[in-house]
Amino acid sequence: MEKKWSKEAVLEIYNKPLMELLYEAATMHRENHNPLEVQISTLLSIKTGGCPEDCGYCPQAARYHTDIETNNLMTVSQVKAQALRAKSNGSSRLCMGAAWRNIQNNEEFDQVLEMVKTVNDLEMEVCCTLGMMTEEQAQRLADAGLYAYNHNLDSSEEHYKEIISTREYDDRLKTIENASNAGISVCSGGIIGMGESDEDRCGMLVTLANMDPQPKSVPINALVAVEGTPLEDQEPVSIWDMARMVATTRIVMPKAVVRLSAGRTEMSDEGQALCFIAGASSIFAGDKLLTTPNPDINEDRKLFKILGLKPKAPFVDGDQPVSHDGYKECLSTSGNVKWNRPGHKIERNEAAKERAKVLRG
Ligand code: SAM
Ligand code: DTB
Ligand code: SF4
Repeated sequence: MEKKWSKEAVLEIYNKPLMELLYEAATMHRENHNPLEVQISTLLSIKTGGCPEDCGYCPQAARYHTDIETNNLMTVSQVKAQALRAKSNGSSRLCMGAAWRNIQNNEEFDQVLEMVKTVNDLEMEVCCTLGMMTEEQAQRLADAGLYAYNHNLDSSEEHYKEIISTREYDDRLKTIENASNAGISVCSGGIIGMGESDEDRCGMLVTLANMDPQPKSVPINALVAVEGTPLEDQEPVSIWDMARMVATTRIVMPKAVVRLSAGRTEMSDEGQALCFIAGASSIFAGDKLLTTPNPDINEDRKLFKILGLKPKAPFVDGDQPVSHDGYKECLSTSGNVKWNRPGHKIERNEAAKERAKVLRG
């Protein structure tokens, strides 16, 4: 069992003089990772827009008037072409995102399972972020060769309520638990710049750091304030806050891959360098995140050269999953997807609440 963290202890780290915090984080980083290696990951939006949720930051929520183009689920061959392109650009991980509230047991899920198998066969780490999922669905993804599942806590439990009303924090924790129980590497982090306090930022880190095991991957996003979303007028987050957040994440989760995620287009090269010193060990590359812009790959190459960084190979932190043909045999219509009934109020039983408490620590 890893060390238990309290909010006070994490806040104390977060509030250290910046020079002290950076030194401690850089030291922790060197003790646990090769500081010259940074994983390059590529995001691919396999199903864009039209999401029924109300996440206040998200351009893909159907209810907000953003100008993103809504698309149907990509085909397996489209995904394969994009994965090969990402690999040839130095990416060792492909994260496929769908604007879904939750996975449904239907043909689209079967298609995603084929995508997972196809990308795993290319010897890339395959990550998916498809919304909430049941234990059975997690197992089917694992059997298809899924390496990691991304499901962000986004903020503290308290601040979460200000940002999203269509689901609860416990739902997020349950999906993370389902991924972990299926042997899938957990990727979970959050966003800063959504009007949260330092306590909220540290509260989220406490929940993540007290998970057993801790997440293997923690994305730290700076809000991309998209016109048409409720958070469109948020002030951009300062680079000093970003470096503080990355450094604190590195110290409380020493083994995790800390991902310098959304928001890099607003950061200078020097600002990003500061985040690498603070312990960031991955970026998303390619000119698009899911729907919003990201720095050009040539700019990233130049920055890596200046800083002496090199891309990290896949599967350094875990074995490549084996794709079992049996993943197809599970009945796609079985499983009890309790979130998907229209007008159905989510029921949480006591056992689930207890599990969530344990996860939160
Ligand atoms: N629908 C799935 C879900 O919510 O888990 C997967 C896709 S969702 C777009 C993945 C993550 O992207 C969110 O949890 C959030 O942390 C991040 N994200 C979405 N919009 C963002 C924005 N405008 N700025 C920063 N991060 C954002
Ligand atoms: C994560 O934490 N950040 C990525 C990935 N996980 C899926 C997504 C960022 C999305 C930013 C907004 C957009 O491009 O739509
Ligand atoms: Fe939907 Fe995910 Fe966007 Fe929320 S973050 S609106 S669940 S796509």
